[in-house]
Amino acid sequence: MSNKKLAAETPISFKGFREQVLEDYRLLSLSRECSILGRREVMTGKAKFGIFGDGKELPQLILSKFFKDGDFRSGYYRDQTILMEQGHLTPQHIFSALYAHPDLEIEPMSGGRQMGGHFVTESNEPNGAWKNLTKQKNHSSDISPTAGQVPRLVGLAQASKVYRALKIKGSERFSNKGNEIAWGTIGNASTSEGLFLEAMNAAGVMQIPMIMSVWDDDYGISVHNDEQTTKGSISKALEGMQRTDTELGIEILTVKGWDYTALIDTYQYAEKLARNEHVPVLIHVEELTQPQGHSTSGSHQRYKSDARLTWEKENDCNLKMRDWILSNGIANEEELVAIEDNNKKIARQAKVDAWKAYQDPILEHRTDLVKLIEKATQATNNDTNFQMIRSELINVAEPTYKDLLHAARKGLRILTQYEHPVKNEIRTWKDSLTEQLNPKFSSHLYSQSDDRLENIESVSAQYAEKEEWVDGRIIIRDNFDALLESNDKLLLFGEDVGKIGDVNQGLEGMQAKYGATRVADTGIREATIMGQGIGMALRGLRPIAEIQYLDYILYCLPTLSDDLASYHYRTVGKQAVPLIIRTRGHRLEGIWHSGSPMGGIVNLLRGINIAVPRNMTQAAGMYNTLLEANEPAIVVESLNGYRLKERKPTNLGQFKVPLGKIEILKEGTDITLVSYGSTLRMVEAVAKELLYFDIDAEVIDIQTLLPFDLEQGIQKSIAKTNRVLIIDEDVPGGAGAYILQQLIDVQDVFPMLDSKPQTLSAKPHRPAYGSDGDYFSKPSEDDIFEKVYAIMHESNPEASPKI
Ligand SMILES: Cc1ncc(C[n+]2csc(CCOP(=O)(O)OP(=O)(O)O)c2C)c(N)n1
Repeated sequence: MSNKKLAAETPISFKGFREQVLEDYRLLSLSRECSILGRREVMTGKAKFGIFGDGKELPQLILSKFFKDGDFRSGYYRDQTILMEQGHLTPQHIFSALYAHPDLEIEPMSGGRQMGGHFVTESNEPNGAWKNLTKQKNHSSDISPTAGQVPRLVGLAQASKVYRALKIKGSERFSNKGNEIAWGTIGNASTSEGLFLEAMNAAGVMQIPMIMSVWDDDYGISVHNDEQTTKGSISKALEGMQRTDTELGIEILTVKGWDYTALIDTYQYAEKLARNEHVPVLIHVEELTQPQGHSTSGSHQRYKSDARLTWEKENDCNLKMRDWILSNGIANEEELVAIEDNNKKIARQAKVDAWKAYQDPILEHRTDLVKLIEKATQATNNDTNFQMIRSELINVAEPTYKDLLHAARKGLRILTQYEHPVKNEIRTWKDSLTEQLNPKFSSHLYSQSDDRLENIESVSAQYAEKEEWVDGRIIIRDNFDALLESNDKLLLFGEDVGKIGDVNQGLEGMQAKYGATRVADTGIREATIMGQGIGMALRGLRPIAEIQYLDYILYCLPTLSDDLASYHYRTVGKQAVPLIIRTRGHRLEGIWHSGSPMGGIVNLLRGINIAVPRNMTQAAGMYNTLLEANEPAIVVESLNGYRLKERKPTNLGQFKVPLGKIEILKEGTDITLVSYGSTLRMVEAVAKELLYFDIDAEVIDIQTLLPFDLEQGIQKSIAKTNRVLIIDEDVPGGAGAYILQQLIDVQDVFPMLDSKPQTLSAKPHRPAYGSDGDYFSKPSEDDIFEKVYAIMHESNPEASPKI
């Protein structure tokens, strides 16, 4: 560990030393007061859960001093003092988040969607246009899973490297020549997660400007460092990554979290190194405390010894700062008490204001509802049910919208026994409030801005008169070539993507043509590959990150599900992450090269568009569409399609396949066969064979599982055929069940059916290797034929006699 001679060269330019120190202390003390009062709000039952930044205020304040406009943070739920120092977070915001205020104006971090302590800043105008990120201090959106923030940090830092290396049109809104730092924060215990270790290794390899601060308070809830980390210390455990005079690596620094001047020196040194030289830095901030324990869900007296608790009291960073001020004669006791007393008042007032802002609209709605319930009481000759509803409503001390709507809906159930105009009045009241509130809780899963996917106009593929048939991979490759040429923000990266141009050579020659920054190899580390994509997309680039095989997507599922898929929803659209994930899957050979876990993907990744193109032309057209929109997506190319011949379009890079639109591959009248991806080729072959048996099947390519058939084309087909079979190579109850749910619940096809709707899927185990393994594991042409035939036999045994 180096702990080189730290800074001290240029003393930090404080306006007036004393004023600055007191201003710093004022903020530490205010942040602490909010934590103390916040915890009390949970204990008294006004808020559900509280997690605060107490015990970490001082290092956060110092970090924030070196955080410049254009920089980004990817941190976690302790970072309130950083946000307060930068003016992003007021005491009232803290309390509004505790109460889960559903109004984004009042609770700007997530409009009550996230627990308190999860922060974000705004990157977009409401219409989706980028703000100038170099003119503000940026915070990517925090998540609760420990270390979930770290993969994204790698991408945020990598963006600076890209902006320094390349001249990109319009980059002034995102970067000043790559001088931005990505600031990471994490708790000591969370460094045990694989995501953290994977990301630190990636940062050391990539040499990117990220500064990772570890707030070390010795515990992860109740589990001590000795059980968390080799040698009980993350800086010691990572010593092998320390850079040397001859080898690149990570600069590893340690500092006591209560030491004001040492913290300044350390962060000043780290900032210079990262900003100027793009060296990644780990700052292990030790000897921090948790004055109120981990969170409101339990007290730390249960697992900390008396000696430890006493040590924490004596080494509290705020207290140490206070002692330092007094012992250096910077201020006297009275002055500090005055600051503290004033902060208590500020915090108390903020709490009162936040509660009032939260409760007032609910109370107003309650007044209206109580009037309606009283009217209903009269209308029903004092039905005792209404008397009870009224008394429950007016007696609840701190009503929620749930209390109100529950009362109204209960009342409506009782009114089914009566005929009176008040029924309509209550229904209208309930519908109007529900309509007003629904978007507060359920909007923005996908983009709602001007450049959302559904606004992108489709463009047909065009073909030369003289037909040119090529391998599918040539279409993919030449399409990427056209995209790389026309879009200087586009970057492609992943395992074996650079030098050899991906394992199926869909990027053959592209690195040589466009350079190793734009077409890049990565280490084998799927989660940080996704993190690179998320972080760079947040900084205005257009990454296409590759997962080599669909089966390996499981290694990055936490990052995709927790972070990417929920991103737009949890920020209520304040930040968009238009990351495109390229992968290949389905039918090839064996347990880890032919999987189709589409049901899992579709269910865990709501918030990401999921495209399953049947061939490389469709895939190329989907990439072309996605690059014009601001939404994340996964494109699953069909593994056995790269060497199949396709007719080459002339307008590569320009034709656009719409997402959410089905395609009818063969018209028919007897039964609708719904499928996607590689399986479609078999379905098409079977449909041809069925014609010999006088069965005329309609074949539909879904094309995208999310969004799903927006124009309800499948319903139109079923209205004609009155029968449907869904063919899918996922496990039983996987994607097939999802498709059936869409048809029954959303497209309402049940009344149109003359036969039971059915699914044909693979076996529940992973597919066995080899041709026979495939034949016995996945639906074969024979299986498809027999299943269709059985449905037709059941409906008309004479026309289709038993096989
Ligand atoms: C993936 C995951 N596992 C478990 C948890 C539950 N959990 C929340 S915080 C925490 C301890 C974290 O300790 P540390 O990283 O030291 O941070 P601190 O809270 O002490 O600042 C745990 C186990 C979680 N949020 N995410």
